[in-house]
Amino acid sequence: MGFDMNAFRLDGKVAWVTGAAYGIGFGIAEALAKAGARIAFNCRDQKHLETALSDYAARGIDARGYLCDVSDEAAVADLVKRIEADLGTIDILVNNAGIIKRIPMCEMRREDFQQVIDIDLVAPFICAKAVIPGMIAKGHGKIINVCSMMSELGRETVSAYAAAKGGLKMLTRNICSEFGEKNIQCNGLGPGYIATPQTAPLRERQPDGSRHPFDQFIVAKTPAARWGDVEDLMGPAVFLASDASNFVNGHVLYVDGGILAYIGKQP
Ligand code: NAP
Ligand code: GCO
Repeated sequence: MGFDMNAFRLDGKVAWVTGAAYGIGFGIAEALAKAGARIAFNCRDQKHLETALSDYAARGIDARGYLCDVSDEAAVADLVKRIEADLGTIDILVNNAGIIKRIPMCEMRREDFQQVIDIDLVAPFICAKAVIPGMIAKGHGKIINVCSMMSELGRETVSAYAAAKGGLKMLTRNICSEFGEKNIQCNGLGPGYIATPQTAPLRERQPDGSRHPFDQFIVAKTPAARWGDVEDLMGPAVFLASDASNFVNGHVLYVDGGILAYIGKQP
């Protein structure tokens, strides 16, 4: 059997990208659309939804957008029915929606910790559970969980986020274990530090015009010596969504400019 570059194409596939109004989700959805997939996305805010619909249209993408909080199990079940009615059975799920709360652990309220776990870890379980029966019936499926450097590393102030993203890596391996024989591949995409609204507070200019200390820290910590752009994630996302990765399962593909390979600059 020869290799065909069309293995990277997604023509005729239905892809649902959660939290894809802007940021990484929007970029992943754009990439999947350029590879041929039909796109469904959701977010929570009506204004974000409207802006996103016009942003997709401006790029020539006919995306279907829906309001839905991914941590609401009943709402997700309804949403999956709507996407199936509008576009057909979902072939590709990208669990992208996520939040972060940067609070020192001993100052963090239980409710804040729980909310991060609910959106970043429980919601991918809810969304995967909602699409897997359709994937089994169709005979194939791709689930991409957006992980993080914090799937592997800790740092001050992000205890809930690290717990959720570490858990998401293991949920990824477990979905692979449980549904691999049904021809479902579940992999993680692990972005490094990417310039999006989520990380904007870490890149804000200082009052004297100098770069934020965290910004300088990340550039020094990254062998590529820069923050990632959403575009850096596009090729890897298409690969994990496509037949080109059909024997890749339970893996986390880190797209981090080398952060995880690097001990840091010598003094
Ligand atoms: P972002 O800029 O804050 O965008 C988050 C998106 O998710 C928005 O579209 C938001 O829209 C939506 N969203 C948030 N909570 C939701 C919920 N409960 N239900 C539905 N939609 C929800 O974040 P990002 O930087 O693009 O990050 C996207 C994913 O990548 C997250 O899982 C994040 O943890 C992960 N990640 C980010 C980085 C990075 O450096 N930026 C690195 C590694 C991993 P609404 O506000 O309208 O809901
Ligand atoms: C932080 C950042 C990170 C990134 C990303 C790293 O405060 O350290 O927000 O957690 O968003 O997840 O891969």
